[in-house]
Amino acid sequence: MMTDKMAAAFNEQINKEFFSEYYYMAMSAYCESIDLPGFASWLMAQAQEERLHAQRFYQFLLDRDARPLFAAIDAPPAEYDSILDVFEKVLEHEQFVTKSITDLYKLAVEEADYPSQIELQWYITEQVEEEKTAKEIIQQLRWVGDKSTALFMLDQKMAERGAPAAAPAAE
Ligand code: OFO
Repeated sequence: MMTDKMAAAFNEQINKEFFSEYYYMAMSAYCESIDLPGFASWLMAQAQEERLHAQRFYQFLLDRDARPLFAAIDAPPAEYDSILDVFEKVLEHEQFVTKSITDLYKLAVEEADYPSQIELQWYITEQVEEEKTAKEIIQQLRWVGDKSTALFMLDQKMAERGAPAAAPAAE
């Protein structure tokens, strides 16, 4: 059993993970609109991964006899300035999520909630990877600049990312 304060903080995080799913789907739709299907597919896979993050928190709450609660999900922006703008926003958003997860971890330490600390370590590791990947893509887009052939090739490379295989679950 976790404290009500901890459960409320986890429920806020579930909402943020669902917002992330929405946000990346909106970015994916924008990429389709500017004829970058590879980037669109990469962002759709990212959106699916965010849903798995939400589901993992959902299951963790149930496993700890806490109740998942659902709040309204904010609408994400529909318009972006360019593909570089999209990935700068991906990085900014992941940095926001990292801060949110580390705040949750701080709370778990204050509450001496050891199972939550262990669970959150998976997310902290995941955030390192997500920020690193976003930075790498931004760098590649800066190298590409306005060269359309290079952008075409990068778009094809982005399409190689498959959908997440299965829900990452606490073992
Ligand atoms: Fe993109 O990260 Fe979820 O947690």
